[in-house]
Amino acid sequence: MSLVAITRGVAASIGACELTHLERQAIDVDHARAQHRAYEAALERLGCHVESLPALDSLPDSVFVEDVAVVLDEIAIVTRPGAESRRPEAAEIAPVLAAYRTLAFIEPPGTLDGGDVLRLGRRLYVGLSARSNESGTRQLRELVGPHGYDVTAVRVESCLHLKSAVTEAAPGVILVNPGWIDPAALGAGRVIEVDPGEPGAANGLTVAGRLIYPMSFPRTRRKLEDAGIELVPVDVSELQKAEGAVTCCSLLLGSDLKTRHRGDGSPSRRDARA
Ligand code: CIR
Repeated sequence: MSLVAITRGVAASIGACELTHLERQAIDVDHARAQHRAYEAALERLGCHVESLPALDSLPDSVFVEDVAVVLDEIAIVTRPGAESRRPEAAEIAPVLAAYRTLAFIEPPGTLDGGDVLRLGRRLYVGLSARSNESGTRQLRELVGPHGYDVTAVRVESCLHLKSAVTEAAPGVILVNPGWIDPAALGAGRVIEVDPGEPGAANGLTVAGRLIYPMSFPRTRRKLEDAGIELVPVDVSELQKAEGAVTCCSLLLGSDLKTRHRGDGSPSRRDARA
C-alpha cells in the first residue's frame, strides 16, 4: 500500500480567491507556485506518490483540493463547497478520485468543505461553519455510517474551517487554537495549544509519522518540537494570503498503485503541471 497525495497547481487567478477573515493582499503567483512545488517535494520526501494535477486558471481557489473531497479507505465523498465560486472544482476532482475509490456526492441543499472534516480514528468531526451546513453533515453521516464511521458536528464561528482551529499533530495528539474551538468537544487524548500570538497555527499535516508545518509559526513550532513531534517545515506564506494552509493543498489516500484502475488508461499525471 502506497500513500498517494493528490495536488493541483496554483491557478494564475489565485489573487481573486475567496477571502473570509483576511484582507486581500497581492499574491505573487510565481512565488506561490514555487512554494507549492516545495510542498509537493516535501510530500515526496515523506514517501508519497504525488499526483500533481494541472492548474485550473478559471478557478482561483482550485489549489486547495482538500475542500472538494473527503477521502476514506472505503469511499471518497465529492463535496459541494460552501462558496459558490468553488463548486465547479468538484467536477474536476471526481474523475481523478474515481481511479482510486467508489464515489459518492454531497447533493443540494447540502454544502461541505473538506477543510471542515477532521478524522480522528473512526470518528469524523465536521465543522458547522460558513461553508458546511447541517444537510451536508447529515449526508456525510449517511454515506460513511455503513463503513463504520461516526460523524460529530462541531460549531465553528471564529475561523474559516474546523481544520483552521484544530488538526491531528500525531496519533492521539491534537494541535488546537482553544479560542476558536473547545478541545473538550473533540474528546482527544493529548492537546497542544497554539501560542496565543499565533492564532492560525493549528493547521499541520501528518504524513508518515511527521508533521508538515508552516514556517510562519515559530513559537508554536517550538512547542511541537518540545513535545517530541518531528516537523517538516514548509514556507507557504503566499498561499496563506489566500487563507490556505498545509492540509488544504493535498488529498492523501492509501492506494495499491500497481492494481488501481485508471478509467483513461493514462499514466500518473505527476508531470502534467501547467
Ligand atoms: C477559500 O476561502 O475557500 C480559500 N481561499 C481558502 C481555502 C483553504 N482551505 C482549507 O484550509 N481547507
